[in-house]
Amino acid sequence: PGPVSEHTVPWPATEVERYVAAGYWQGVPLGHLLRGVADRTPDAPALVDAATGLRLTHRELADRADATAARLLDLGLARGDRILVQLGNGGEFVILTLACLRAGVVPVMALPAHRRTELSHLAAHAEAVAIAVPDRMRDFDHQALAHDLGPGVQEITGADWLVLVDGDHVDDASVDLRALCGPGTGEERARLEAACPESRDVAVFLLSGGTTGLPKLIARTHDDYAYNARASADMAGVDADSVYLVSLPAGHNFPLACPGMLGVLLAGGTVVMLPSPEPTRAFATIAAEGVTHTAVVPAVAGRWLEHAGEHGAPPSLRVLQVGGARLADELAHRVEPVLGARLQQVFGMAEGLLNFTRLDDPIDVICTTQGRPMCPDDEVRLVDELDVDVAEGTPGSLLTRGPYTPRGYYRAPEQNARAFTADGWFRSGDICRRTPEGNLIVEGRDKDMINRGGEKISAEEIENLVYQMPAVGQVAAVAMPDRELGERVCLYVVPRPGATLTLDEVRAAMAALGVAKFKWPERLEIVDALMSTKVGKIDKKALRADVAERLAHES
Ligand code: J2J
Repeated sequence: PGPVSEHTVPWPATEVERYVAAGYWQGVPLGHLLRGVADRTPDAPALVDAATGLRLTHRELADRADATAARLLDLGLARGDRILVQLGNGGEFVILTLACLRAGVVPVMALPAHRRTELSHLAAHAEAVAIAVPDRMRDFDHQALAHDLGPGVQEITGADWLVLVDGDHVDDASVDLRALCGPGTGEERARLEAACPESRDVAVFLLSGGTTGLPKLIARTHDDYAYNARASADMAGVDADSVYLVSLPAGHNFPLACPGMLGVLLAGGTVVMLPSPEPTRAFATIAAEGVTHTAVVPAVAGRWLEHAGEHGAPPSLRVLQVGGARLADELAHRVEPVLGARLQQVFGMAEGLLNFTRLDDPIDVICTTQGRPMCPDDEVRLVDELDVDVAEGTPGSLLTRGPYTPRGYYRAPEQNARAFTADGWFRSGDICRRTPEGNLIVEGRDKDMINRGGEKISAEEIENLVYQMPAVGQVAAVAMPDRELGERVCLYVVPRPGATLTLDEVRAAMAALGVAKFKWPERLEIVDALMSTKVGKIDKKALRADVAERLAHES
């Protein structure tokens, strides 16, 4: 596999200078920064795995990360190599991620829900040489799939394919991840200081929210991602006494670095890993560990509010961050009274830009806006269809540049030509309005994506998959409104002459192709023709209105 740097889009030199001079980019790789925290506060608690009971101090965690990093190098991985990480929320996720940051091995943050379709694409596109998976999770044999992917990936990389497995059932052909993440001798550290990556190197690959046929990779550098995590910790009031619960999939940007696991560890705080945000277990964990901060999506916030209404709220929680999808004002207003925690709305994206309501904002701002950019040097424009700035107070499409917003996707020149302007502005695809006080309100979007409870689904990706079914003549995937998740995937299909199609058949095809379940369509409308616009494009807006109306009639 070739070096990553050949396919990333750098920031212009003038901007780099500016970001360094302003102190955003500190020139120190993330693994080194974390090691420094451990040296300053070695005995402070760093990690709790709520499922296994593993507890590590900052020194123990840093030592484990170093030992694991050294073992990765012994396995033949080298600085710049890519490893797919598809692990549940546990201690191994934390240790392996820190080990990668230390050794300069680049983790590609896959989701536990991903299956053959997503994993094979990610592995091929990133030219990964390894994958880390659980043995089994939710009745799925991740280990078997990981081995099945090998031949296809090896054809592309020409390298060995390593399968690292977390669990009790590690095959002979796999590497035991728990052993890999175990304590070392203490001698690994010196070796790693020599192998240290550079701060401009890619630290992690995040997955894009998805608007194209295949998911894109976002290369985040040590410099920009360290700033992302550190400044987010300030926004959320995270310090060494903070205890942060990770219950969303840990590979998402939000729980990873906004401030998430990385921001909290950098601040010297404690990270608690829990496999899911299910309220009974989450509340018990918050109470038991004295959790002060956590991040959820609106759908989870809704479930937590319901649960707290019946069973009471855990008293230690001070800040509840909510983001990933639009939080209804009505839910927002209930957070403080019911959960006794300060609400912080976060409008973020794996591509970079983060907006936060500030902890000391007036309650009305906190409940009705999605906040404002984190960094004084975040640039935000709201524009019309011709990229002309809209009048103040009117909705426009959000464009952004800044010290933690990369200038292009990884290895995707064609998509970059569309997703970025010629002068490097990222087109977020969100339609926003700015209040007179400067806060943003997300009013909609002009990207072809479905936001299912915070999980992003590309309509084009679903359509490409459905087109593989012989019965399908024409297809459109659109968002349908949903009380619980905000949106779900609805499919409109024009069958081929004489053919029939059911939702079950579509879902069975998705299963057979190996597609993450959250993307499977949940409603099918069979139609004679798809509504189209004047210029002959499928009219998604009309289709969304159509399904919304049908649903309204049914209820
Ligand atoms: C409305 N839409 C929102 C919000 C994200 C923090 C928080 C979220 C993400 C994330 C993230 C929204 N209200 N509060 O990475 O660090 C929608 C927008 C946005 C897209 C990005 C983080 N917060 N969104 O959700 O990369 O459409 O990141 O462009 O998954 O989610 O999705 P993603």
